[in-house]
Amino acid sequence: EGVGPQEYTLIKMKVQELNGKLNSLAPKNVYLVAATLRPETMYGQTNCFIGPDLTYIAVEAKDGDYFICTRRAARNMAYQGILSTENEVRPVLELKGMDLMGLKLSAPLSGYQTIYTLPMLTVKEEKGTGIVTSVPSDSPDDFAALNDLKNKAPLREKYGISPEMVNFEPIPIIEVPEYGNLCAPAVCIALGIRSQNDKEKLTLAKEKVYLKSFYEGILLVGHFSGKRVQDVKKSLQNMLIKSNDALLYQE
Ligand code: A2H
Repeated sequence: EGVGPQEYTLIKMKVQELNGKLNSLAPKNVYLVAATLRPETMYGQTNCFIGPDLTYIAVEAKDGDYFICTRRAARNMAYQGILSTENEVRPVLELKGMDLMGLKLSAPLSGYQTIYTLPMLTVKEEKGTGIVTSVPSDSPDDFAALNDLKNKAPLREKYGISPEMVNFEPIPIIEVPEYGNLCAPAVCIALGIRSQNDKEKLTLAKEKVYLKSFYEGILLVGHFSGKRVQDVKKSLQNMLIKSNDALLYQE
């Protein structure tokens, strides 16, 4: 990454039903908070990725709700005035990624009413919140990781994921010249990417679509349908913040 802080949009994904260890957080509202660089793609969310071996904590947000993220992200949030405690982290619960698998979530703007938390082995502890919202229509990483879970029953079983939790198709949300309205699947198929382990090809896929989608992409859905991504990205981020579905976060 370059110099200076990176600004992310934190997307609040509400846990619809608390279970297991999360029961102790009732009756509060509990959100997984996902860090994204592409708030304009939230219409296409199909699931949320968690690192199964990472450690997460629940902390109290300023308004009394609980947020779940890595300890590292919580510390940054405390310094940025996002939590109820200033400059200090007071975890109300500690969890492993494994404890968060198969949860039902409400994801703002998503075409799906309910989406599920699923495992992704490449989620990094040192980036964002350790929670990644998944948009397989526009992110080659997300498309490859979701496909692995669709294609590999042993992988699902290892993490307690049922077939219906991965039975979500990419949603066409952005038209990109030369790639069409599902640019990540198109580029993954063109490059012969078979799984999330095809690291080099995935890097190439990301280089191919990322800038092109930003500079030439046209939104196909929602309030800004028909507009260029680069012209409405900021407005869309503001809309999500105003509706209390998102926050700004830096690191
Ligand atoms: B992006 P940068 Cl549609 N580990 O959001 C791995 N990946 C992470 C992460 C973590 N701890 N935290 C965030 N990310 C992902 C949407 C998206 C993203 C699309 C297309 C490209 C894209 C939906 N997933 O990112 O290293 C998140 O995925 C391509 C760069 O800080 C976040 O934005 O540049 C992006 O990586 C942040 O990566």
